[in-house]
Amino acid sequence: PTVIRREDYTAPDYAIDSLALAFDLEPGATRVKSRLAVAPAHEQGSAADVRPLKLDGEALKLVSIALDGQPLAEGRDYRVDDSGLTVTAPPQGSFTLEIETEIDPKGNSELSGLYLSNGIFCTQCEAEGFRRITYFPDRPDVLTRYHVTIRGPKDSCPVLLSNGNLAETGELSDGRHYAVWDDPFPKPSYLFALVAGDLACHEEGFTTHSGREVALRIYVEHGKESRTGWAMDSLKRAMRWDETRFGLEYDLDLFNIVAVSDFNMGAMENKSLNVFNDKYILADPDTATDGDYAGIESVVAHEYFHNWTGNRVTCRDWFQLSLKEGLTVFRDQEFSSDVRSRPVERIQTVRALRARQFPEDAGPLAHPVRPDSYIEINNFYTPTVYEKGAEVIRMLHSLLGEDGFQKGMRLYIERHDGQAATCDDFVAAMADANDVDLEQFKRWYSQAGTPEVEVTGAYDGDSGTYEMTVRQTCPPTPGQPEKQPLQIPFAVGLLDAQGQDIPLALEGEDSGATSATKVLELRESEQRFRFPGVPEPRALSYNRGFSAPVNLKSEQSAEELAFLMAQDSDPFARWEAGQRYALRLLLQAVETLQAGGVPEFDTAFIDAFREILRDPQLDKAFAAEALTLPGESYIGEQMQPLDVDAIHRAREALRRRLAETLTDDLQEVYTVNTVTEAYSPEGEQAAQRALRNTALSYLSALAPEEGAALERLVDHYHAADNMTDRMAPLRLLADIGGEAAEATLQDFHDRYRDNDLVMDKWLALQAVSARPDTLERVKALEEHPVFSLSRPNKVRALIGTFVQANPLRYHAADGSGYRFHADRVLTLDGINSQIAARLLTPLGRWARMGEERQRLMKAELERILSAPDLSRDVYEIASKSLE
Ligand code: BAL
Ligand code: ZN
Repeated sequence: PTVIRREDYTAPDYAIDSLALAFDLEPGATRVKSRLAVAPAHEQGSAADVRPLKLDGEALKLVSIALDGQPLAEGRDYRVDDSGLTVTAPPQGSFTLEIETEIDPKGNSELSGLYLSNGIFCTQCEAEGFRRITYFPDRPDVLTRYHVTIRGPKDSCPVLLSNGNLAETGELSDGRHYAVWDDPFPKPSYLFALVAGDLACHEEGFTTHSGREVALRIYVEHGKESRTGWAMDSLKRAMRWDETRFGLEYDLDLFNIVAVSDFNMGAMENKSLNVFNDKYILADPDTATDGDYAGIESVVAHEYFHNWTGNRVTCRDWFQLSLKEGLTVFRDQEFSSDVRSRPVERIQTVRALRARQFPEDAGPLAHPVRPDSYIEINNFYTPTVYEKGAEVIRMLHSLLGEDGFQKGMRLYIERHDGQAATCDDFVAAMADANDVDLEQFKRWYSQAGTPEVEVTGAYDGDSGTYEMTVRQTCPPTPGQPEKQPLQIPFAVGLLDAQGQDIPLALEGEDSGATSATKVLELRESEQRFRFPGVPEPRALSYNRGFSAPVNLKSEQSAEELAFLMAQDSDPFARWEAGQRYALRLLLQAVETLQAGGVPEFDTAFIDAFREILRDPQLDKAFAAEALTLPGESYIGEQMQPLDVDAIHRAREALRRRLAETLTDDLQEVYTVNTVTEAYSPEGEQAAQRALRNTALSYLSALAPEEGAALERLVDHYHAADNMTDRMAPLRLLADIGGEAAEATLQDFHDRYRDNDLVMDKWLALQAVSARPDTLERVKALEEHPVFSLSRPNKVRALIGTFVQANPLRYHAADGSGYRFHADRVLTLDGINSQIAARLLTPLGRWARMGEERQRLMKAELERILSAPDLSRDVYEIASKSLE
């Protein structure tokens, strides 16, 4: 397969000034007529300067093609191959091209281009799905005005939607009708959307800051409309927030959202017609957890925010994907932080970053935030491009401050509105608006790998000076053996014996510039920072707020960590101290278990947990986070070779030790945090549920298979009036197994058998179970009527959860998990190659395992690679995984 390289970018030869599209919808044979107004995008002094016109196309049946009204002849005027159509010798100057193609939405199991989701016609064009609809220069730097006519049957497709404004509707013969949509904003083809089907609509209105009345419509399958209220509410809050915080207002009179049940991604930001996976729209207390509500709020906001960061200013090429994704993730994170608890949001973001992005950066698929090459761009919708990309934007925000950052945003939009831009353009706008040099900062875009930062400190009592030495390194990643130092905003604080922050100013700084947290600017491999005039600190608090996405290498004593856990004024750093302390104990316990011993745990750690349980002042959502131990995968990231059994046993041992020692406190927390008011998905009561369910989880570690603990779980489940409180005990029961667990799982199944999204939860919680027979169970569940390999949500819930979230059972010593994994990837590749490739990534982490498992994993990768007709998607991941 061809490797596409960033350095090979060339501007398009032709502009497409307008595109008229007409669809005649038929499930198995949809006709698409297109009329392109083509203009050369470079100087044509003479006919010799005229270049061939290359149009992308895939899985299309060409019906006809004409240029300025004259039919073209294959061979003489154009040629077609698997990747597109080339008009070999177009005329000089502008011309019109008319093309008719036929496509098969019903047979489109890739769910890219135009396909059917449960009988609804819908599209997914990012990144390169438009070429599966018609021949077109399917690249983000070709911006075109779209005029779209949709014709379809009235009975099965009463709703006909596309981007922009509805210009016309009317009746046709044979029970068909049509709608015409006109989008005034030129856009790249990846933002095109069409939806047609029998859909219910929830409509409300929004008045923008400057008085524009916007109709907001959420379309869903019939019967689901009662579950759209939260998404609508989230959309309005997101629209208001973008006006208030970023000064960005909506630009059309209509904003449509459609939710469908089969979708490769979470959602898609098509101009004024966002298409969503049901999962990120539908919620009510009985079927969605507090976490689901938060996810909906953030994804609805994310897609809406793309209207400016992605649509009005788009990407020049796909290497620049993080230009819109990193920035928009940063914006949705800021939205969530402004409307929810900022520290808790930050903790959850970092937990997710460490669970997904850090492992990617440490493995064979590591790539820069702005990749240099790809075989299949769909493989680059990664945690690095998204989440690390957002961290890069957050560091710019830290360096420039809110005012400076917003100045940069205004300049960026002023310069590039209506254009396809690059990551360099974005950084240039930030630099120019603030008159700062960000050349070194740009290395964050080009250099892969998670940097490591080591801090050592020394206090000189005579001069009252604290000196900090900070070193940064970055491990090699594929294709990048050597790394250069980065510009890193590194937030630090010093605490005195009472836990108070010591006001800090750097040597040479005005003493009026003291602050409790100092953001150090790292630029070199090693730097020293001196803080004069300070008393001797009791503890050093660093990377406060997780100011940079780095690994800390520094050793701090258990005592210092316990102190920070109890005292740090920075909530993130306080949580982090607890995680680091727990991690240390867990890794020691793993060694003890490996040596055949019985692990012991510091009383200081248990005492710190008790303090958290007993602290009435503490935000309960924060307390729930602080009481949650690092996950098994994250513990595993710190080990070489990875011993999944010992990690599981060590973590369980610590949970049990905490539960045994703190039983009374846990019982008390469990009892007093019972919510009695009517359900709301956020605020104090969601925090109470989080804390109470954390306590429940510990209490279930007390001889779980015995009466009292088991009974509590079952009672909790049956007493619940919301999904959060049903899922929490069920998840624990699925680990314990036995009669009570089976009966409760059956009850859940019977209660929700008709609800697709809830059945995904039912599948997932069985796939993540620590029980030894989990793989057998997963295979049995594949036979359940709710499961289908052609439905991405089902694949993710059952197989994805097993291979990604259940290290204990996935890494079974006999290789059965790997074999199952490779088998499913191969079958799935013939159905939906994007989903197959995404599912494959855990096999690539073989280097972390012991010798025998390495051999087994590599053998499965080789088996995949030797299969015939492999997609580009799977080929790229499998081959890179073996390098
Ligand atoms: N652009 C793909 C979906 C998203 O990131 O919003
Ligand atoms: Zn996005």
